[in-house]
Amino acid sequence: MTSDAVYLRPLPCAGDHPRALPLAGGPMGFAEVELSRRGRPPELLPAAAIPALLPDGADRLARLSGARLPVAGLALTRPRVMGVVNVTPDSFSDGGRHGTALAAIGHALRLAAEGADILDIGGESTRPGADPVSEQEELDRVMPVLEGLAAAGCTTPVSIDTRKAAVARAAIAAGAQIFNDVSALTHDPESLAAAPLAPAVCLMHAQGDPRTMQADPRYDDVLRDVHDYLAGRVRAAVAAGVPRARLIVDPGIGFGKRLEHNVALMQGLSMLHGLGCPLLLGVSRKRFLGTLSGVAVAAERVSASVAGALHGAAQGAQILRVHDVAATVQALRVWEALNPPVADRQTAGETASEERA
Ligand code: HH2
Repeated sequence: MTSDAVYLRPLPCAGDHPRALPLAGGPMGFAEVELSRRGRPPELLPAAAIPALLPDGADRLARLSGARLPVAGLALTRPRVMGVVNVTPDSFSDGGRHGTALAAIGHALRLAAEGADILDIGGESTRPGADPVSEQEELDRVMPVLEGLAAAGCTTPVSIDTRKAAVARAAIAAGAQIFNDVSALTHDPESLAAAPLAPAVCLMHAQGDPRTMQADPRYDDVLRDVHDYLAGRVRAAVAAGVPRARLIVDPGIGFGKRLEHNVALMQGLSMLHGLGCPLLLGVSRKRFLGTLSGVAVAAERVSASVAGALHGAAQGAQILRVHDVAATVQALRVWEALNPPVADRQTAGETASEERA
C-alpha cells in the first residue's frame, strides 16, 4: 500500500441502529466509519457518505458489510467457537495435558460436547521461545487424533493448526476443513501449493519466528501494518488458487506483539473486515490478558479470556479460538440473545413479551 492509502474502520454499533449496515453480515452494525491515512488525524464520517468520497467507496463499503460465506459448513451470521486441542508437551497454556493421542481425543470430544463449533488440532507449540518440531513428529502427534475423532463418529469440523504443508495435506486428506497457518503460508515453501486443497485457509499475522518473536517487536503503526500484511497474504493466497471466499484472516494476538500492540489491534479490530474475509481472533489465556488482569497462571485466565472473546464478538469477529469452550459458549449464549441477527429481532422481541405475559 502507498503511504497515502486510505483505511476505513467501521465503528461497531447495535445491529438495529436506524442507519446501521450489518457489520460483515453479522449481528453487529455500523453507521459511522473512521477514515484515516498514516500519520494524519482520522475523520469520522457517516457510512453512507463513503461511496461519494472514494472512487472505490461503494465496493469497500460492500466488503465491510457483506455476509461471509459459510466456513466448514457453518453459517457466520453469529460468532463461532473454535476449541483448542494441543497435542503437545509444551504449549503455553495447557502443555502436556493432552500430549497423548488418547488424551487429546478425549479432550476434543469433551470440547465438542461443550459446544465447540470447530476443533483446532495442533502438534507444534508456537508459544514465544518454542523450539520447532520435525514434520514426522508433528504428523505422529496429530494424525492419530484426527483418525480417532473420525472413528469415534465426531461430526464437529476439524481445523489443522500447522505451519507445514505435509501436515496440512495429510490432515486435509483425513477430512480437516481448515488449514490454520500461524505463518500465513510463509513458513514452508510448499504451503502456497497445498493451500488450494483445503476447504478453508486461515492466514494469521506474526512478526518473526516463535523462537525470537517477543525479543523486540516493532511496528510503524501496528493496526495498519497488520492490515497491509494480511492484505498482501490474501493476494498471495488468491494468486496461488485459493478463492477469497475460502480465506479467513487473523491479527495473531501475541505473535511478535507487546501489550500496547495487542491492545491497539483489539481496539481497531473491525478495520480488518475491509479485507472481505471472515475474521478469527485468538486471545484465549494469552500473556497480555495475564498482564491486564494480574493473573500469572495461564489456565486461570478464564474470565479474562471470555472478556476478550466477547470483545471480539462485539467487533464482528466470526470465529473465536478458545481453550475454555464451556465458559465461552455460556457467555456467548447471553451475548447472542442481546445481539441477535437483525432478521431475528422481531421474533426475539415477541418471545420476550410472551415471557413477560
Ligand atoms: N494462537 C496460538 C496457536 N494457533 N492460530 C490462530 N489462527 N490464531 C491464534 O491466535 C493462535 C493460533 C497459540 O495458542 P495455543 O495453541 O494455546 O498455544 P501453543 O502455540 O503454545 O500451542
